[in-house]
Amino acid sequence: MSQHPTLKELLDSGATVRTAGAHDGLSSILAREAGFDAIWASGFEISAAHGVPDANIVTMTENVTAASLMVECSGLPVIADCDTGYGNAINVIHTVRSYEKAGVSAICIEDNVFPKRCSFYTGVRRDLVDPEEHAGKIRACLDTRDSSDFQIIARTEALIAGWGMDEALKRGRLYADAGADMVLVHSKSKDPDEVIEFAAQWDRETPLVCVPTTYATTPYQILAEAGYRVVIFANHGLRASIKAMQQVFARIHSEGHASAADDMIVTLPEVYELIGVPEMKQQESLYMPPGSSEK
Ligand code: SPV
Ligand code: MG
Repeated sequence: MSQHPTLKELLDSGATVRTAGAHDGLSSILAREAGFDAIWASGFEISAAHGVPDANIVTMTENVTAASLMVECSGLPVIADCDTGYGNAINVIHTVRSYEKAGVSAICIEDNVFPKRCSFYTGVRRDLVDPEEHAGKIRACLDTRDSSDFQIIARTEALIAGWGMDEALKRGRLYADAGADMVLVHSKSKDPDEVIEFAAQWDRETPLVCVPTTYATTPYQILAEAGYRVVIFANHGLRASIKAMQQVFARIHSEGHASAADDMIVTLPEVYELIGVPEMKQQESLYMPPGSSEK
């Protein structure tokens, strides 16, 4: 696992870090197998996998557990979506300790009020915390972390809340000046104009992060050229799995036998391969008494 570069090494290489959203160990393995550089432990995905809205219903402990599975299973740097940091600056101190201990490479804290609502839910009144308060939370993160390898990403929801480019830039600059290692600017625009304009006006050294969910036709290269150093494809694995399971369950239900879905599913040995059953068999022969593994 140690052959994978760390998040800092990736950033230092000058490349733009291609990051895929995941919600558990297996989805993080699949993102790694597809060639992604890093994993986004997505609040949206983890919430959906728990069957609840992305609205701070899943607890921090559950989210840390999910993120640490991704660390263990993928071996890639994991950037954990920590929503608002689970409260104020005092709560954030505990958040940093928990995530750093879990081996996560970065956490992202957004300037929504607690409890947050997913950036894309419609008909939701959007308040943001005072930017000075958010900057204080970022400073609390920096003062708490053990190592500067554990990166702090400050995220502004100013564009999502409809508060405009000037407010987004003001907040981004304040968070960068507070010492954030990266600034994530989120947008729900259908085209990339907003994030491209934000990057064009960005006058700090602090690297930028974006999440092209609504401006989904924009290639990663365009965002990299605009100046984004981390691009997060936030929820596609989860959405793919929903569609696949809907289709397979419907096929088996309507046909009445499991083989009707054979062309839609992987084989059992393919599952074994992904989750390390061959390694387990080697370990059995190395460490277990003769005769305890199957003949
Ligand atoms: C997430 O994946 O939970 C995110 C990104 O925060 S988004 O859902 O686009 O807000
Ligand atoms: Mg989120």
